[in-house]
Amino acid sequence: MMGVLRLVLGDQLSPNIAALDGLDPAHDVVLMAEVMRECTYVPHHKQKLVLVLSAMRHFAAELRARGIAVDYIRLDDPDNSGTLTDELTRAIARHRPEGIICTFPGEWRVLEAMRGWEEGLGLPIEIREDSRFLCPLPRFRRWAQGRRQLRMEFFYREMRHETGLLMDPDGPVGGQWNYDAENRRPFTSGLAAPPPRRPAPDAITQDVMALVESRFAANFGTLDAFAWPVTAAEAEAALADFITHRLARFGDHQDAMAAGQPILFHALVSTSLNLGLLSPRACCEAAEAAYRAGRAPLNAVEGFIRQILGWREYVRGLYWLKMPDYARLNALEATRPLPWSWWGGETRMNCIRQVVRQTRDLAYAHHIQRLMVTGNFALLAGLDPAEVNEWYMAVYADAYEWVELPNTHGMALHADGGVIASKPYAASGAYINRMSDYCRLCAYDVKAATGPDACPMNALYWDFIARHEHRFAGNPRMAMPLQTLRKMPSEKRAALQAQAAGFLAGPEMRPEA
Ligand code: FAD
Ligand code: DLZ
Ligand code: SF4
Repeated sequence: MMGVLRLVLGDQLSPNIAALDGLDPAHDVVLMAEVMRECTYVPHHKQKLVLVLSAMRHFAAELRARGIAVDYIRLDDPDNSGTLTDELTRAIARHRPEGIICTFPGEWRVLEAMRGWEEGLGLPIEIREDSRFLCPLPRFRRWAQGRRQLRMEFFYREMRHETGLLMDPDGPVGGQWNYDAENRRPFTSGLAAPPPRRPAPDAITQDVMALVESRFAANFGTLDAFAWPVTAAEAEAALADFITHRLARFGDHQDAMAAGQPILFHALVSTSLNLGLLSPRACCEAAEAAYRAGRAPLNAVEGFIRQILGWREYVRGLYWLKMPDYARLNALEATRPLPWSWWGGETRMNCIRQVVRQTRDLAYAHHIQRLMVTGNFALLAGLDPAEVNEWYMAVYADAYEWVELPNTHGMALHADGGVIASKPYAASGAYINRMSDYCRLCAYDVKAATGPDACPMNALYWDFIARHEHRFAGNPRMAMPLQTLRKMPSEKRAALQAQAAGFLAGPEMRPEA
């Protein structure tokens, strides 16, 4: 008889993961399983599949090198049962453990399965808190309790106090908590970022690439540019590259978008953070050290730390506070299917084309591209939140429901009716024109709202405001657009609504074939 079976999931690849705490190398076995169910519950981008499976294989090799027994089930193992539950059943028969220890997962559906294991498998199951996050879930619940509004900014300030990150003895470094107002510089021609140094696929990754190309040939995305870190060492090198070459300008240009420059000054650390190859604290500390050494300005460093210590922890807390009902909310009653352009179909909208193309090639888009191009379009056009969520889950290499859902459902689509954002992030073409060079090269005219070549975002924006006029009437943050709409001559309003209706019924909105 052996000791305990310790389950490590594909996004729990940290040496200090809770399930490995107190591991007895003489008796315990770690179980890791590549299973079809996890590879198909959404049609993942090919790069995401390669990333997760390759990182799992590397992590298993690292554990074995430390003398830990790893029972590793490969996707092409002929006896592979296809699900985590069935792989556990098979592993129990092989090892006859006294119990199973696992770590709290990143998705509600996996937690539901875990909760059934004790009864189904007839063994004690211990589900340990995922200690890799800076805010434990009970702590978040305490923060949320009794609050009418759950605003990220207030949560973030408490996290700064508690972690001591970017704090002086008398308060926040620089005297201000948040430098967001200095992080919205528009696109300027000539803006160019140094290309990131990214790791080349090694032999293990190349093996997985061949597996994915053969088993998931029809999935969205290409593998040619695969360059994601698959080990902690590669992730740390990628973080160091960001801190040295891009962090200093991250703040100023955080919201800018440029054709042909998909990454600009962003960090490219979400895939590594979400897999567990990097720790959130290490990312924040590296940025703070750059500030203290005079190598990066405060607006950049505070902006970066806010994304990780603030937004990332906040959306996770909200996800677990609000699930499972959260995923079913559809406050704006949006029902339109996804247009085929989101899967690579033809579109005249350059902003959508640019973002979808880079998503296909890199499995990456930065925050403003996700929020203000595809997200904004989905909001204005009234795309079905369930379909939009599935798309974001499928196409980005960093997508796990705990982080994807609050961002898409809440922040981008306002489907939660305002839990995350006090007003919808709705914008016309003018915003995209200010923040990017997309409009300069677009077949549509960003300055026009009606007519055959008018930018669709413009009429869609006014149509959206008009559609939800009554819902937004009580929201002071929507007062400006509502006032403009109400002052609008009725013929103009009718023309904008007819323009929007024409676009929504036209070829650009052809649903996925
Ligand atoms: P940077 O811009 O360099 O930021 C640094 C880090 O901050 C990121 O790596 C990330 O860990 C964290 N961060 C920044 N913004 C957020 C945020 N809003 N929520 C949580 N963490 C944040 N992020 C994911 O990790 N997975 C997702 O599935 C995901 N889906 C999103 C869907 C939508 C509609 C939107 C608007 C945002 C989504 N985000 C998601 C948040 C954000 O877009 C990505 O974290 C970021 O683009 C990753 O690139 P980066 O590492 O270069 O980030
Ligand atoms: C995303 C993913 C994929 C593609 N494959 C696997 C897998 O084969 N085995 C595994 O343990 N985990 C995988 N994962 C990650 C899980 O989907 C993830 O752990 C859950 O969604 C919870 O976040
Ligand atoms: Fe997008 Fe409109 Fe600009 Fe074209 S003109 S890139 S459709 S915002």
